[in-house]
Amino acid sequence: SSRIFSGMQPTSDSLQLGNYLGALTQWVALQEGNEAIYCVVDLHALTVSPDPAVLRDRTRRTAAQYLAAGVDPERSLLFVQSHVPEHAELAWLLSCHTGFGEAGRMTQFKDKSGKQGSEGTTVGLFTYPVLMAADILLYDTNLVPVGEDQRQHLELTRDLAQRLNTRFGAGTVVVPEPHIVKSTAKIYDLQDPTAKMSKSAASPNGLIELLDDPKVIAKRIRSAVTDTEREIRFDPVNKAGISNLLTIYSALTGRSIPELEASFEGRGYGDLKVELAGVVVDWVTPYQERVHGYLADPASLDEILAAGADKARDIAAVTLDRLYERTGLLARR
Ligand code: AQP
Repeated sequence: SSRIFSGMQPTSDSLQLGNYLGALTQWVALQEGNEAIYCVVDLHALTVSPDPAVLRDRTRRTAAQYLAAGVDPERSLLFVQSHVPEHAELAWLLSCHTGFGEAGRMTQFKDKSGKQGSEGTTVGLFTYPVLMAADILLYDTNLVPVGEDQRQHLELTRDLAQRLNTRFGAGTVVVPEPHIVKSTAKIYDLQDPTAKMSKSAASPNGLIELLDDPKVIAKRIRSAVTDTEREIRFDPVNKAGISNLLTIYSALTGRSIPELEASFEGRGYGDLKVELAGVVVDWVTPYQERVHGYLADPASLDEILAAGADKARDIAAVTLDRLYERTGLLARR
């Protein structure tokens, strides 16, 4: 049995299909036979200066979507990051072991700060990966299920873990491994199939938001950018758009890519899009019903999150005490 940890930011009303296929499906699968801990990382969301009421609402919405996707609070811990103060405390400790240049090399920081300019960029955005390392190391995590875009942050987490173990002795922290499933590690934008699908996409038409009107979802799939050939074939280099649609189709139905290629032989792109739109709508409709069910009862949702936070704190406090002791902080009496 391994310890699993992962989280998502409450930065949007709805998760997008990439979040679900790249991460959330793995979270659900890994609950079986492991000790899984899943978090709504609201402290991370503060890096983009959200409106307070909107952030609070999105935090519940994100938790409801974990549950609707199949995260089971009987088996896994589900909580909100800010309810466990040890995350922020460990982040400070780790930030004192992270090189300024090392943090500056994170491509997500370079992308996001580039868009906002240096005056619009906060120190929080810069230290974001350090807080993420704290999230992971706090629970002696073995495996972190994430999409491809988080690989570099996971490498930084591993470097920090190894550094602490070298400096303060073996066993100071557990060195985690990323769990990135190749087939769905990167779902692409429907309008720009070379860019990852993202909550903060350039054009909303490239994005599938799971809580959007199913009619809008279907339309976006039907208008996905493809290529000027006719053949439905998985070829990510030359046919990025078609390959992305096949990836999504395969992931949602469990049918293999070769099986799909065979079933679409001699048929047009329009057929693929219409059929896939049907698949997504059939899947997303009951998902939306489950989400709205959880949101209709915020007291029960908050109860689940409070129980998760209590258990998470028990684990986090032990790790933080160990790290404070090893790094030379005077024990509290
Ligand atoms: N397109 C994607 N394909 C596969 N996995 C993806 N993930 C995100 N986009 C894709 C994975 O989903 C989790 C979300 O983590 P996050 O909330 O920290 O957000 P993010 O990585 O920044 O992704 P978003 O949804 O696209 O948000 P923004 O707009 O902020 O960039 C992670 O496991 C991520 O790998």
